[in-house]
Amino acid sequence: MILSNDNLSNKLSNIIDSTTIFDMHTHLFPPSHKNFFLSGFKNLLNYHYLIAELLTATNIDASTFYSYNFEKKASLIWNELFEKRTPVSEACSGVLSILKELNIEINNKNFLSISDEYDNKIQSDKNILNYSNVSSLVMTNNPFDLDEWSLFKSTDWDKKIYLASLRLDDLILDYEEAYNKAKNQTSKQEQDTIVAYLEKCYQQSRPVYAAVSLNLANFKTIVDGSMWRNILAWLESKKLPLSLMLGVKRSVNKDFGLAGDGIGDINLKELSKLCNSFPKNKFLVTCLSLNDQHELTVLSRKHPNLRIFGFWWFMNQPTIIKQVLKMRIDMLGFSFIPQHSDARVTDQLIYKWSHFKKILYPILLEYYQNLLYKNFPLSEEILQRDINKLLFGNAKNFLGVS
Ligand code: RAT
Ligand code: ZN
Repeated sequence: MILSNDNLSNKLSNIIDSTTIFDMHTHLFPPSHKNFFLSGFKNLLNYHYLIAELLTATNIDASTFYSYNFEKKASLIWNELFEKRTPVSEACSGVLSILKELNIEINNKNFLSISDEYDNKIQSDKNILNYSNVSSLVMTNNPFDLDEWSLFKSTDWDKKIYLASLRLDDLILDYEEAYNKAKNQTSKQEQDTIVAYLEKCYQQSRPVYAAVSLNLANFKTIVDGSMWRNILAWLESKKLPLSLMLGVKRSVNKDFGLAGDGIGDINLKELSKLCNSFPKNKFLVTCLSLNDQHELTVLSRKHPNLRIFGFWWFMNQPTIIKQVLKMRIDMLGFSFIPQHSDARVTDQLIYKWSHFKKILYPILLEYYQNLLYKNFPLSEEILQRDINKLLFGNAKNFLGVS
């Protein structure tokens, strides 16, 4: 059925709401991986985005904060950011969105009663996946963290929902240690220890991509180093993309711990060289700085082996998303992966995706209205085809996931 201006907005909103999501980058684990699975109100508040906000908006000193137990940290964040201040930042607003979605009123309630009510409502990861309409997601799995990697020794979790990825930052951050771990896990006869270990990890976990976060200082090792050339050859043989998360500077404030990372430099001319030098490798790319977004979009129009994904971390702000999402559509049509959640606490899937859809809807509506104005025959099928691509198809196609 051909759509008109009268029914377009309703149809679009229904399709966006009902289409299931494939979330291609998270830090989530299945509930059975007990020490790593995070859920619940207190975990939501102990999020490093909120910790950084607390430590910079108040006079609370980082070491004092980190000396508190988990519950005290959460209640302090609630008190300082939600009671003493107005919670307008994106990270704060996310917590309120989840509370609203769960019909939890906060007026006249203290931290503990909100927390109890919350934890009674969220019973399992399935609950959260239902609320957020996420059907499957990619974890971040570090093959050099053997405790975390033990996930792949157990079978009591759903591999169709939780897909694996190989996070290779340790090869950049502490090569010696990563090498020694790989050596201990592989047989002495192997020619190339790292690749042999990655192959072993591949067999155990069946990852859908490998990933590494980089900045200007260490990007060169990827292009010039022989180890990375071997890794790229191995990835090509496995048809696995390499996900490049570009422009991070770790520990700009060491005292803040995980909350202390910031933005570093990156030179996207080097990325273009990489795409040319390894034309048979596929690269998923996301950039942390707003400054790089236009050039990255142009590169994605020039290199078929490069696919942009998501609004990473400091880019995940409504004002920035609105602007950059439109720029991407103007230049790339719908041939990019518009979002990933980066969720660390399972419950965050609810707000990360509802916030994104709230931005996506009016932007798409404007493009479609324009098409109708120009007499382009829009149908429900076309809308569904497009939303499928944006919410799962583009990512699954690039990764070769069915
Ligand atoms: O967004 C985040 O939670 C960051 O801390 C990082 O984990 C980032 O997404 C990454 O994957 O390095
Ligand atoms: Zn991440």
